[in-house]
Amino acid sequence: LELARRLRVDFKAGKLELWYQPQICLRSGNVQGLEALLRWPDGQGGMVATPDVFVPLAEQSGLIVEIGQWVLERACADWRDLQGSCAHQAAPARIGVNVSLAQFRNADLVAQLSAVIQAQKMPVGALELEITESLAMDEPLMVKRTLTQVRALGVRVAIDDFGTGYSSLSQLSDLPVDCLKVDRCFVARIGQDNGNVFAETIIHLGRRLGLELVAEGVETETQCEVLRSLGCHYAQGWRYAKAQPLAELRRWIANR
Ligand code: G
Ligand code: G
Ligand code: MN
Ligand code: NA
Repeated sequence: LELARRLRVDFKAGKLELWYQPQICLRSGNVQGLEALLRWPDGQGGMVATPDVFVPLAEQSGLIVEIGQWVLERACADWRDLQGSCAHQAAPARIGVNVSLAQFRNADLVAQLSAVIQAQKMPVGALELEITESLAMDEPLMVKRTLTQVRALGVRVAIDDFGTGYSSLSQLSDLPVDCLKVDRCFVARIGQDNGNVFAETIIHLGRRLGLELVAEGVETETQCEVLRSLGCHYAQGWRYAKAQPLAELRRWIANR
C-alpha cells in the first residue's frame, strides 16, 4: 500500500500513538513540561516511518488537520491524567503540541483549543503550541492574527527549531510568542571551536525579548552546564529521556 494511503487507514484504525519527551528546569531539575510527539508503530515492535517522513505526507494530503485535532485532544487528556497520577509537585505543568500551517488555515483551530482547555480544565499557560519559523513566515498576517487569539485563551506559543528557518528577525519580533526552542544543531556545537556563539546569541536574543528558552537535543551534562550559565531556562533531550509512551513516562517520573 502506498505510504500516504496506509497512514490514513492506520490513523482511522487508531494506530497512531502520541509519545512524550520531558523538558527539565535547568535550575531546579524539575520536570517543567512535556513535548507530545507522534509515532506510527508497525505492530511488530518497530515503526512504519518517522514523523519527519509521515507528517509531511499528512500535510500534503490534508489529513494533518484531522490528525492534529486528535493530537491536541489526546495530549491534553494525557496531561490531565498525569496531574492526577503523579505526586503533586512532580506532575508536568505544561504540555507542548506541534501544529502545522494547515491547522492554522482551518478556521476551527481557535474553537478546538477553547473546547479542549475547558474539557480538561487547563489553567492559563498549561498548553503550548509549537510552530516553526517557516510556518510563521509563510502567511505572517494570518498567523499573527490567529496567534493573538490563541494567546487570549491562555495558550502559550513557542517557536520550534529556532535559528534554522528563513525568518527575518524584524518579522519574528512582531509575533506574539512566549518561548524560543533552540534547535538541536546549535546545542550539538556547544564545546566545539566557536560553537557556543550560536546558542549564546539565541539565548541572549530571547532573554532580551523577555521570552523563555528551551534547548533541544541536549545529550550531555557539559551542554547542560553551558546552557545554564548562558541563562537558558529549560532543557529537552536524551540526557534526560527520549520520547516515550505515557505509561513509561509516568514510571520515569515516579522513579526520579
Ligand atoms: O519525534 P521526532 O523528533 O522524530 O519528531 C520530528 C518532527 O516531527 C518534530 O520536530 C515535529 O516537527 C514533527 N512532529 C512530531 N509530532 C508532530 C505532531 O503531532 N504534529 C505535527 N504537525 N508535527 C509533529
Ligand atoms: O519538534 P521537533 O522536530 O524538534 O522534535 C524533536 C526531534 O528531536 C524528535 O525527532 C526527537 O526524536 C529528536 N530528539 C529529541 N531529543 C534528542 C536528542 O537528545 N538528540 C538527538 N540527536 N535528537 C533528539
Ligand atoms: Mn517540536
Ligand atoms: Na524542534
